[in-house]
Amino acid sequence: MKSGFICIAGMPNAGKSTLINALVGEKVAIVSWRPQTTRNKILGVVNTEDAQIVFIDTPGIHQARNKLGKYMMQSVASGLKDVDGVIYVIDAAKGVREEDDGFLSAKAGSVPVIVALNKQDTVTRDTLFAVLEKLNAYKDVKAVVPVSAKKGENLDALLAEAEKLLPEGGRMYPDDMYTDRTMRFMAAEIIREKALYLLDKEVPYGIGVHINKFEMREDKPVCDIDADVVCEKQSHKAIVIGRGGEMLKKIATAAREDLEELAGCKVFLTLYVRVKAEWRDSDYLMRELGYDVKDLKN
Ligand SMILES: Nc1nc2c(ncn2[C@@H]2O[C@H](COP(=O)(O)OP(=O)(O)OP(=O)(O)O)[C@@H](O)[C@H]2O)c(=O)[nH]1
Ligand SMILES: [Mg+2]
Repeated sequence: MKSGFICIAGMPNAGKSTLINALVGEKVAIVSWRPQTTRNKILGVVNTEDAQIVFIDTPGIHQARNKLGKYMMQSVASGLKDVDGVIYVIDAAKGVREEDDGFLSAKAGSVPVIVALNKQDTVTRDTLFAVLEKLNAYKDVKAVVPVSAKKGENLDALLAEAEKLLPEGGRMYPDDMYTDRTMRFMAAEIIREKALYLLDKEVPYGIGVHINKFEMREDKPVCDIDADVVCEKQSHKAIVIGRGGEMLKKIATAAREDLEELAGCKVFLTLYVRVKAEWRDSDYLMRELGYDVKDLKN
């Protein structure tokens, strides 16, 4: 029996969260076409016949421009600490960028690194081979596996390479536990995911979600969820609510569908929009929104 931790890292939008969801077979992390979707590190546990692999999804590596960005980069650093290996995700259509080169050159010597060359479904064979050839130059990289996280292509090969990096050991998490995150966390993330899809320009990046209430009714299979959708400016609040409340209704309707799957029953969802100026630069307000700034410093 083998078991251990594998961190999934890479640039924003490379497909890390799509990959962890595909590997685990459950939605542990939200996904969107916008960069910087993931803000926390999130565990996803995969049990095979002879191994337990604990994957750690992390935010995309970028230059932080505010405290939230800093927190995100601390999450990456903390996710990379003491792991048995790293799956570094590269978007095949983007190729090996300067930041990828920086990571691979600096890290591949000190921790075993496998590259997942993702989104193979979006490029021609020639493009794929050209990127593979480039990656060949990194002698410390243990393996390069072309995959499509979205289509579920070649994930077995990636899993097999990850398993090779694990030490002998028993299961660390019970079989039925596939993430370390709570239902409340996931509920907040689902609402944020819909906001990311439906809102435009800079508004979605300043959205945070706080769950005020997540309660199963005792008398029937119904879950009541109340949440604050937090934004940074009054002008953003008007956009999040929309004309006649239409935008907020759209976000709620989209979220409710996923929330019902999460809760396993009917969901009554109430959303409130609140303005918290500059929350992405306030330790206090970030903590209120569930970003555990203090925890990461240890
Ligand atoms: N065509 C295609 N699209 C993909 C694939 N994997 C991910 N995507 C898309 O790429 C976008 C980004 O996916 P995410 O999984 O959110 O990327 P991420 O690396 O977690 O991004 P951050 O959390 O922002 O760092 C989404 O629109 C996904 O649907 C793939 O294999 N093929
Ligand atoms: Mg992500």
